[in-house]
Amino acid sequence: MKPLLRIAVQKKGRLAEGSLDLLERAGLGITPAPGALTCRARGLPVELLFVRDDDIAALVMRGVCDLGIAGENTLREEALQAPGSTPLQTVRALGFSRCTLKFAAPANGSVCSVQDLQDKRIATSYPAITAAFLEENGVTAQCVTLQGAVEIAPALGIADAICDLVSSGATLAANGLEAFATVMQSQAVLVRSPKPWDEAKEALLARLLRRMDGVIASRATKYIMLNAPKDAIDEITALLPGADAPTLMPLAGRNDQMAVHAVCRETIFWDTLEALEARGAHAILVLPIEKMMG
Ligand code: PRT
Ligand code: ZN
Repeated sequence: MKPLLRIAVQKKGRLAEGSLDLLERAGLGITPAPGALTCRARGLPVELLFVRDDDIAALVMRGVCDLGIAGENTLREEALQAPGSTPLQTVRALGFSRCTLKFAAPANGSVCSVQDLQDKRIATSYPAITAAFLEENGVTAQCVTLQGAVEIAPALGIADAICDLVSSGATLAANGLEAFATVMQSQAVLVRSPKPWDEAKEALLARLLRRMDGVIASRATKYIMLNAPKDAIDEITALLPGADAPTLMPLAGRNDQMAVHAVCRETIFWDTLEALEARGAHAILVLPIEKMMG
């Protein structure tokens, strides 16, 4: 059967693993051959196209692919570089490949605020986003566009500051740079082509989204099991983050104790476990949930 949906994903890089993992967990059944540019899914009538992240927006915009998984940073840059074109529709924020586009400059140097950027040179891979931000802030500066190794530009003497993506901050620190302003937060998103679709395509997307939502919801959600003294049950269940209606069960041979099972829809931190233990909870288990629906 002909694939109904074609999805553009990054071939190799910081988006690739998260994209494939999400699609695989949504039941696509994908085993790309090494070096392959396309891969037909076994589980749904879907074909993947493996490309560079910079090409994803254009492929979806032109309708070559119906869907794409890209970083919001590249999508915004593309949109600003093609003013007047119909923007791609973001159908889901996917929660991985999170990063922040930031301005940074040599630590203890003369540039430490957005206003200090006046008449300076800024190295970036995102010239349109950078220019728009500077304009909003009433600053005039020169953008030096580099596709990689942006952090080394000040040391090479070709820029006074940079505007680049940061996740851990280790690359900035290793290059003696300090961030002083945030331009945008970014994460991977699923975008769809602006072209109208037929009913079969829409139905397949709806099915895929339901599954993706199940995968995304299950990531933050955990199943918690513990035993607790009966007289502390109210206090203990109130501590469970994002849990509605926990299951309470008697424990054989222990009239003073109960078992508590609950689905927690928010992150369970160590602090919470310590607070539970302090109120007498014991045999506490936190388990991952693989899939969720309904
Ligand atoms: O080959 P292709 O063109 O497809 O890949 P690429 O090299 O252009 O992109 P890639 O794989 O590096 O990044 C793809 C997308 O991942 C980006 O567009 C962002 O949406 C997202 N992402 C998330 C990041 C980072 N985190 C990130 N840390 N992209 C780049 N970085 C770089 C950053 O540019 C800097 O050089 O990592 C360095 C900083 O990392 P830390 O951890 O030291 O702060
Ligand atoms: Zn790229």
